Amino acid sequence: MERQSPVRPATFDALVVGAGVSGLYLVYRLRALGLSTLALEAGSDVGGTWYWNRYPGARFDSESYTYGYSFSQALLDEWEWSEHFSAQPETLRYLEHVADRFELRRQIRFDSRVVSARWDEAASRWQVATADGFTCRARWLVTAIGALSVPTLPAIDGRDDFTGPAFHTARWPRAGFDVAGRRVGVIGTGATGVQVIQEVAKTARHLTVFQRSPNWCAPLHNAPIDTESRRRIQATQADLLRRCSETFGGFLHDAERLKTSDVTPAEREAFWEQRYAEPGFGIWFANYRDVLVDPAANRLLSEFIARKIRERVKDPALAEKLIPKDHGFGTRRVPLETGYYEAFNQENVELVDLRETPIVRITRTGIRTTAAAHRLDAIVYATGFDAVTGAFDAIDFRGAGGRTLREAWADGPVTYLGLQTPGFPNLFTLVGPHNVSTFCNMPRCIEQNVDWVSACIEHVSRAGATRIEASAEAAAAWTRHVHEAAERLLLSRVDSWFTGMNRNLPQKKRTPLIYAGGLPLYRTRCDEVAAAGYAGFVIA
Ligand code: NA7
Repeated sequence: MERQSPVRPATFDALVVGAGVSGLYLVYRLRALGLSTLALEAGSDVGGTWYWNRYPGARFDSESYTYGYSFSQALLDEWEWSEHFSAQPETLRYLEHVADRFELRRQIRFDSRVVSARWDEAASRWQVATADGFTCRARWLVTAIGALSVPTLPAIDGRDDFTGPAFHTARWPRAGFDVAGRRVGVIGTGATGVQVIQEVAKTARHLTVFQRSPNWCAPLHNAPIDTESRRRIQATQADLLRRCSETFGGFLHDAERLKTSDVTPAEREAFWEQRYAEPGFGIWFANYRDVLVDPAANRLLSEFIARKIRERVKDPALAEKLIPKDHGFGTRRVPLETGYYEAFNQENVELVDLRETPIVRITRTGIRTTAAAHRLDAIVYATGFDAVTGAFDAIDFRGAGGRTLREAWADGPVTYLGLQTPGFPNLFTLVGPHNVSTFCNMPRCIEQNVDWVSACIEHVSRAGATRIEASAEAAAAWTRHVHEAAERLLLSRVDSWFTGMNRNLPQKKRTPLIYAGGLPLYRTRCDEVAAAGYAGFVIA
């Protein structure tokens, strides 16, 4: 694939940080507005999440045909997904195709990790620097840095002592790494851990799963897209995307109107059996409308899923270890799986329950717990991310008066619509904290974000203005709304990246990082703000 390095003046109308799903579309949109635009991308090619996460088993939990961009009918018509839930290599090929088709690469500077961004009040511009010393300026600065782009390694003694290959799932070697015939240890059992475990179990000589907290997993039910399905999907593509735009999470699946108490136990059981047998997130998002808000309803659903786990895992004691006891179904991200529980029935797979026997240290040859020394050829860290705010913390943002973004968010993020922060004029944060994209079938929400930000920039430019900044009052009101929306859901009481918790980062405080009000409400709110001349913003 040909790569072109941009040769340009160092002053642009707009700078975009990141060339993943959101950065690519934003470059396309800003170019259409006639703005000179440069994207700065830390990776050596496009793709963001799908560029970095190359671990075996990485794939969509969204139906493939609801994940692609909708902005180009030609793109929709020409791209054919091979599976209902496509794997990472195919998704990366898709994003590379988008970059080629719309000639986006010439506006992207690769291997460019942004380290600082300073607002120059006199010039009404941002000054941005990358780790390799490149500097540039622009009126508009838009971050497209992803919600889960800063991997975190566990704070375990001896991590550097291990002499074999060891990597975080988000830093899986580009050249690949074959686990076949090796003794592999995986730490972490979140959505990533589940995907990698069920895949590695197929070929590893021995797989040791180090589990601190089990999660509630449900079947993905992936399948190849056959000719008949392909025809049907193509014929109904517009309807499918319209449906996604109307649902809470931007998925095909939306909550039932009934509550668990509106039906009999037998009806409930039949309904849950049906949902468990269907592909995708239906069991999480197309369930009775009280299961994610009412503890009693949630307990019933959790008991149903626990029964399924007991049916699938042969050893009853092992099954109990795999059933979460400290949180209910759907209150953390639900990992979707394909044979995850059955993997634990295999001879070559062993579960180490770290609640019973914690890790003491990592050694030259493996991992030692309080009970045993596990000899390993490779260690895989599926230990999650410094979610949502981590990628912002990694850049030294200085807004008006030299205030840092870290200071502004010291007690938790304060934003307006999850898109701007008072004191940081002309800086827009796609997929930032308190933005709907953080709790969504991401491209569906990303397209909304990008369209809205592009229209806003166009509006301000047309008005002959050079500066737009969220007011402190508007941001305070939005932040209150974000907290109230989260508090309605049981997930606000549980530790997870949704609530800002990462036990490897003790400095993190519990605070909602996501916006859990849903896509339709968010879009309406954004549209109202725009229609009122960008109410809540000060344009100068
Ligand atoms: P998650 O969901 O944050 O999961 C990280 C996992 O790693 C989780 O099981 C953690 O256990 C475990 N972990 C982290 N540190 C340790 C240590 N020190 N010891 C043992 N286990 C540890 O990240 P994922 O990558 O799986 O998923 C992130 C998102 O990517 C997901 O929501 C999807 O949207 C895609 P814990 O629960 O903290 O006990």
